[in-house]
Amino acid sequence: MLQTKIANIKLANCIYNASGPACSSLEELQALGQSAAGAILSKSATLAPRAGNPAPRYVDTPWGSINSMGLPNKGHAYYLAAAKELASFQKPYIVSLSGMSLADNLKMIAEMQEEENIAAIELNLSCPNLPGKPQTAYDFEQTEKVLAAVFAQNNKPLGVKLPPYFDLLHFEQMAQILNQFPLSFVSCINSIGNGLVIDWEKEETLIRPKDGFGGLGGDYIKATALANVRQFYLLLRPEISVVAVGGIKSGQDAFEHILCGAKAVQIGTHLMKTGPSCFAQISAELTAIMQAKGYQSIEDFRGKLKTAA
Ligand code: RRO
Repeated sequence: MLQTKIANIKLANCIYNASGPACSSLEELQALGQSAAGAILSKSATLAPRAGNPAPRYVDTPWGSINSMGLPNKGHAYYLAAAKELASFQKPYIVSLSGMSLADNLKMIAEMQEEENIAAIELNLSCPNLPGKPQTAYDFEQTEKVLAAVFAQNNKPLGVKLPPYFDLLHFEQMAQILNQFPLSFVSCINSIGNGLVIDWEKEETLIRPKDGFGGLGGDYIKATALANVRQFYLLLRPEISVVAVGGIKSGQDAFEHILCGAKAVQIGTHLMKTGPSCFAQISAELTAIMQAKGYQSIEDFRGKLKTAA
């Protein structure tokens, strides 16, 4: 009932993890393999391993989360080698890449392409937490340059992880760039960058890096995520799937994102808070909603959001 397709990749369940939470180590990736998630997506990788920013760097809040992890990861070779270990789960393994330069990204993509057990690449153009490094996808010229270089050499399904946009003109400009390339999907949105959450009693920030500024996830960002999913669903070529991420913790949240046009949904903050059992929980809730409404597949309602009369 929840099956879907992204490019030519079949997912038995349209619900899987967002890159970031609980997907850095092989043990965590295997736990995703064992869960009801429809795919396994790795933490964004850099060429070499990174320790990331000093702790505390992730904190749950009543409305979601704030993080400034700073791209801690085990290096791209680790996530490449994991592909063979994860093959037995027989679900798509997608690698997220977030190189520190275009040259790094091209090198990593070239290596990942050679591994048949990697189904797709999610190129992260939106990490908000690297001091001194802007989010690539807020620089439209640079984004076009990166995609031109990537698609000059790429032959595996590849999508991009986008930051949230807030201006209707920006959606149009970014969609015009993305539509020029044979992208398989866009995943939107990354965390809302550079929020600030404060402990008023201690009179201090919740996290330590960057004077407390960090990416927001969870309930705070659902409305912004829905808007981004809807805009890109309407503006992108239909061959480019929209994957939703932002504030999904229930079947209803997943339903809303699919109604806006999402072909799949990813779980971030809620996975951090509740662990990999969240995939079975959200799947059961979404299935119940679909049954109550008489829908047999997500294609029966995907994208069919109506405007209030
Ligand atoms: O590691 C992080 O700080 C991080 C990344 Br790469 C990202 O893309 N989004 C986010 O919220 N945190």
